[in-house]
Amino acid sequence: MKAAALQKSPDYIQKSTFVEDFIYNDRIEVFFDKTFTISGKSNTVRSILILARIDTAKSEFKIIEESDLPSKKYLKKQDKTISNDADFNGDGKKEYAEIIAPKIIEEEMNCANGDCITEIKFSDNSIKNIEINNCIGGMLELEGDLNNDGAEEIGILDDWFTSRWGRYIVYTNKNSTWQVLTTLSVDRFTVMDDAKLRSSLVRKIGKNKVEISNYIWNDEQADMIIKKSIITIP
Ligand SMILES: [Ca+2]
Ligand SMILES: [Ca+2]
Repeated sequence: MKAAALQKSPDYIQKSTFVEDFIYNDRIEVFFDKTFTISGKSNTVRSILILARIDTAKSEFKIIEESDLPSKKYLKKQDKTISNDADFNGDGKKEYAEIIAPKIIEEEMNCANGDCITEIKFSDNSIKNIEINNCIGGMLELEGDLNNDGAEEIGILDDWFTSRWGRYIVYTNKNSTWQVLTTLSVDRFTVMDDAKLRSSLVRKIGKNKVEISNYIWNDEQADMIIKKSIITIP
């Protein structure tokens, strides 16, 4: 039976219960449980509502995605979890990086250890791991030496249970500590599928100057579009 047909049935009841929400600069993700009751039998599915900020000044939002979870689109690409060799700490020796993803419980959209923390681990054990919160794996990208300090920067396209909206985070190693150089908002599915696009998200254009590509919601096109900007990095 189709949902529409079910809804006409007199003993069909649907209830939504708020679970939690995450507020980002460009969007709000609201998680809720939908409980369907038909002839006394109940079934609950976790759902998501994504509201994109369409006007930063007026803080107007618009629903751009509504779906039952989990989305099957995530984790579709398992490559790029080990990087090619690069010198991430600037000691003149090359090492590689590897993604250590948390164990996930798919039905609950949660991680076995509670917090969903992904780590980037280096083959040179003297380099600290990078920890990324609210992340269940992803793809690594080498950025080269963006700020001319002799150490190469590393980026990760984060993976999550839901949503096209993802983060591309670039880290830099300063005095043996990892710092976020920039965090971009990206169309995760498009970027995951396109290596060329991934490598063009952050582009060195001069000494300590990089061009970054953020995805923003465009109301006219009813889609996400790329907005390029130039930032100065330390
Ligand atoms: Ca090294
Ligand atoms: Ca560097």
